[in-house]
Amino acid sequence: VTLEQQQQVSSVLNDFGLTRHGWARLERPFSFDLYEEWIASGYQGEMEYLKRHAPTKAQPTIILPQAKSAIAVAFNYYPHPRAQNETSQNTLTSSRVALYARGEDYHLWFQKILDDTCIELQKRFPQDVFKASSDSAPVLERDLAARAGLGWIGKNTCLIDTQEGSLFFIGEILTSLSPKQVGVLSPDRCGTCTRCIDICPTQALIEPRKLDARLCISYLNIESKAPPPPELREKMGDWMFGCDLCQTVCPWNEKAFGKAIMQQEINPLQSRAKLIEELKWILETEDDALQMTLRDTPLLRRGAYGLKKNSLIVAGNKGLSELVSVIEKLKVKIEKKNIKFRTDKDIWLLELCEWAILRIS
Ligand code: B12
Ligand code: SF4
Ligand code: SF4
Repeated sequence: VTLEQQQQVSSVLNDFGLTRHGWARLERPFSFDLYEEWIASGYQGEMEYLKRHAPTKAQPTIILPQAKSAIAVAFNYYPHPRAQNETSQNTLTSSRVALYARGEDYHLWFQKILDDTCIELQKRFPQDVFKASSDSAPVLERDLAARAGLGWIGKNTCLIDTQEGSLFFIGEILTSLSPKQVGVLSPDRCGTCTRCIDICPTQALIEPRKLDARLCISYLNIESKAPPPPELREKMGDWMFGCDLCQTVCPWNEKAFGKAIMQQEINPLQSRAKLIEELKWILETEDDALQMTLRDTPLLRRGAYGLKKNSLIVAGNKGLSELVSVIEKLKVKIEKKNIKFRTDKDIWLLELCEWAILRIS
């Protein structure tokens, strides 16, 4: 396409609020060797799909054979664009939840913005094809966005922008358009800083830009089904869903959002009474009802089970003795099930109930 046509695409994206975007050619990702090495080391843990997706990640045209390039998009999630009302029921307000998850699920609303943008682009370029995704297709998104010029990969492995920090989602539109101009890699601006590596409670950042996902709190309380080994459980502290520490400590987020605000996120003021009330609600509510209330939030990645699992870990780590009777009730409820019908999740929850009670006492 001509530069003028590229401008036209840009203005469509801007109209949809996608002002931070850049182009990259659909070639083998810059860091694909690193990715393969990472998988070979087993750092992905239970996320087997990362291994399965490797061939497509190496050659993204498998997703869309006509595609020649990708338009990578960065979209801030802080402050959250679809925040849940503090008083609304369908969210968690007292537990510690990662910033990206404090609102409606981006897999729904961000994907919709990207899809609507594609519909408009299709009207302007009827001979071409456009396909959008964010987190949902086998694309190495950080690499792609870095090549599109949207930031550099920090030592915490996140993509960072000098003005906007790193608290943003990445999305991409694969297209058959072949751009005249593509992004350029940004220089590394981490310098001698090691704050993210130092703050990580589980030492998951084993080297700059290398994360052992099996140790990352965000993996342990979002992705992984099985409960973490007890020595890791204790290090997860009060994180109910995800973890932001290696980002809220980053000077580039302090610059973008204010130092005091980021520090508040590192050490939030929490009401013990409200936390207890919320964990009690999670542990006592039937799975279906819990799932109904929290639908359309990202908190249900592992369903009601995931939230119960995380609540037991938080209750144990915070020493919430007021919850012992609630935990005991949950234990009895699971034990009442005929042993033949007990699922892995039942067995895991039983073990966690025992662990939590012991840790509290
Ligand atoms: C699996 C996954 C996870 C795993 C593993 C994360 C990890 N660091 O590996 C877990 C569950 C732990 C996780 C956690 C989080 N995730 Co996540 N995750 C993904 C997912 C689905 C795949 C990432 C992956 O393949 N990891 C394997 C490693 C090896 O690859 P990588 O992280 O992409 O790293 C590459 C680059 O670092 C690159 N690289 C290294 N040096 C250099 C140098 C240059 C010059 C270049 C070009 C590249 C490069 O090499 C690596 C291998 O290719 C992506 C979506 C996607 N499809 O890409 C989202 C994604 C990376 N996650 C995202 C988010 C928001 C998070 C959390 C902040 C959520 C939270 N608050 O709890 C945390 C952050 C933790 C952290 N420090 O990374 C965003 C990141 C946005 C950003 N600004 O970077 C993504 C892109 C989702 C999205 N569409 O927005 N995540
Ligand atoms: S998200 Fe939390 S646990 Fe994971 S690497 Fe960052 S600080 Fe460590
Ligand atoms: S905390 Fe420091 S080392 Fe880590 S990503 Fe930010 S600037 Fe880089």
